[in-house]
Amino acid sequence: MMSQHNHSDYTICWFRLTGTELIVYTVISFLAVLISYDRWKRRRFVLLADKLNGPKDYPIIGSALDFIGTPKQIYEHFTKLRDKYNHDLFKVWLGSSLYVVIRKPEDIQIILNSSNALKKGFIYKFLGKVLGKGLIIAPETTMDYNLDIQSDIGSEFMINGTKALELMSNRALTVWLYPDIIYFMYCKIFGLENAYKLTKKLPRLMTEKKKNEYAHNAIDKNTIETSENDDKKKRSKALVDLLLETNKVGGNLSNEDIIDEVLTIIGAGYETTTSTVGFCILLLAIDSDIQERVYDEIHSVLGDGNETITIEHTTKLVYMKQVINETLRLFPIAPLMLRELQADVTIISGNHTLPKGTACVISPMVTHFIPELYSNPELFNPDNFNADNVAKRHKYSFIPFSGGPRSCIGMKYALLNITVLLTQILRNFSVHTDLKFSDIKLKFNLTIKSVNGYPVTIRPRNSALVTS
Ligand SMILES: *[C@@H]1O[C@H](CO)[C@@H](O)[C@H](O)[C@H]1NC(C)=O
Ligand SMILES: *[C@@H]1O[C@H](CO)[C@@H](O)[C@H](O)[C@H]1NC(C)=O
Ligand SMILES: *[C@@H]1O[C@H](CO)[C@@H](O)[C@H](O)[C@H]1NC(C)=O
Ligand SMILES: *[C@@H]1O[C@H](CO)[C@@H](O)[C@H](O)[C@H]1NC(C)=O
Ligand SMILES: *[C@@H]1O[C@H](CO)[C@@H](O)[C@H](O)[C@H]1NC(C)=O
Ligand SMILES: *[C@@H]1O[C@H](CO)[C@@H](O)[C@H](O)[C@H]1NC(C)=O
Ligand SMILES: *[C@@H]1O[C@H](CO)[C@@H](O)[C@H](O)[C@H]1NC(C)=O
Ligand SMILES: *[C@@H]1O[C@H](CO)[C@@H](O)[C@H](O)[C@H]1NC(C)=O
Ligand SMILES: CC(=O)N[C@H]1CO[C@H](CO)[C@@H](O)[C@@H]1O
Repeated sequence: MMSQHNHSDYTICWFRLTGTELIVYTVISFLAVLISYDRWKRRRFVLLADKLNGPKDYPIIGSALDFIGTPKQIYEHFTKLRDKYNHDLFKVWLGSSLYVVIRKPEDIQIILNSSNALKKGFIYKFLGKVLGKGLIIAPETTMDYNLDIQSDIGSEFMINGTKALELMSNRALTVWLYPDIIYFMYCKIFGLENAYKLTKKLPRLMTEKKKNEYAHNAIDKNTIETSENDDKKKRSKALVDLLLETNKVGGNLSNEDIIDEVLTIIGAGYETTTSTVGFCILLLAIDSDIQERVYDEIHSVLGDGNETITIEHTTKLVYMKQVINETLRLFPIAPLMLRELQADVTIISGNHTLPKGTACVISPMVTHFIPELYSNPELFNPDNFNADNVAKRHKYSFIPFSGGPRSCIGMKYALLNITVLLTQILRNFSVHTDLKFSDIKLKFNLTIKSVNGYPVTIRPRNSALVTS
């Protein structure tokens, strides 16, 4: 590699190269070849992807640099993209993964109803690695494990599980954490392994318990005795029946199925309820007219007395349900859903063909704010959900719980729970705040959260002295 540096020629070989430069050039050429080869190998994929709009992307990292930041910044960047491409779907390259944000209800219906779009995005890939393949595979497992969230192991799991999910969603947005080796080092350095370790514990216990039961009780799973009291048993049974019925997984739960149940339980039973009630109370505190209308309805359904609320009452709380749905429209707790395509899928918008391997991003944060579907989408207006307006819209215009064959199975339970909770609060108390609607700032932290919390004052109502 000797060279004369007096010569001015075009090839780099004529310059004097230091060791470092040599390494740098070699690495750069190698990467260039690799990238070209990668693009060539995936030329059809890239060609189809190039037809879609999207923010500028760079080799290797794609647009990932845009998604570095705090949850609040990521949220703001996402809404900026949403507004920029308001009238079309758009793509985002994160590394070599193609994400396409699907916006219109017609397209969403195609994706959510497609048997070629499974709910197995990157998150499951990462989680599978974390949990370890052999660990929780149990072909004979059914979900009648008594998952009691109040129990120690249950709450430990909830806390750690939520943490682990948060870590994973951060990883998904952080390209340099993609390689496993780097990620494991990162976890070690920041002491994050514990969250994962404890998350493993419950599925493992679940599996072991199940295996034992099967060893002892030959076949009939309905005769399995548990030491819990009857009440608890009934409650878990109901949830489990719902899971099985909806999922039709029967005796064949895979890793991902179990994880999915767990995500659903965390998502539907816990996060959704608390966050939605929080947002709803806040919105009602801001708009006292709507609050009074809700109160009047409760009053007319339940009366003055101390009558206990029943399912029948909840069906009569029509306006309250509109308020809850409007809250979920503005603050969908799960901001993103992912579907990975197992085959090319053609959607209606632009007659685009999305190539196999695309991760479709379906976001209520995008769809719920389309002005053609909801006039003045940035305002709190429960009338968006009166019967007339609901009938006018496409079914997939409102997707806080996803939709299609694999929609969130906790939906009914969550909505009922929210209705009961709100009724019990608003029946006896009025809520107030100094905040304005425009003061609510959100952050993107696995679920949508309010940056400033829910600053509300609660005052007891004296039903004898109600002045509306
Ligand atoms: C979903 O797809 C099936 C066929 O795969 C079709 O029969 C059904 O009508 C579709 N449903 C909706 C709501 O699009
Ligand atoms: C369980 O899944 C395996 C492979 O996915 C399949 O071969 C088997 O038939 C399934 N069993 C049942 C009971 O569905
Ligand atoms: C709520 O108000 C009703 C009367 O409207 C009263 O009977 C009931 O005890 C109150 N409940 C609570 C928890 O204060
Ligand atoms: C409701 O209040 C009445 C007396 O006002 C009392 O007899 C009854 O037990 C109460 N019911 C409940 C469910 O608290
Ligand atoms: C609210 O949303 C749920 C879930 O999509 C739906 O089943 C229900 O009919 C909606 N209620 C109203 C009043 O729009
Ligand atoms: C959509 O594209 C396919 C080919 O990819 C073509 O056969 C079809 O006619 C197009 N449909 C419309 C409505 O443009
Ligand atoms: C609602 O969900 C919360 C948290 O999961 C639970 O503690 C509460 O008992 C539920 N309420 C109803 C009425 O189901
Ligand atoms: C995300 O939310 C959790 C609470 O659920 C909180 O502990 C954590 O600090 C939040 N992370 C960031 C980066 O705000
Ligand atoms: C990271 C994290 O949240 N770890 C928690 C897991 O659960 C145990 C027991 O409840 C807690 O002590 C850890 O802090």
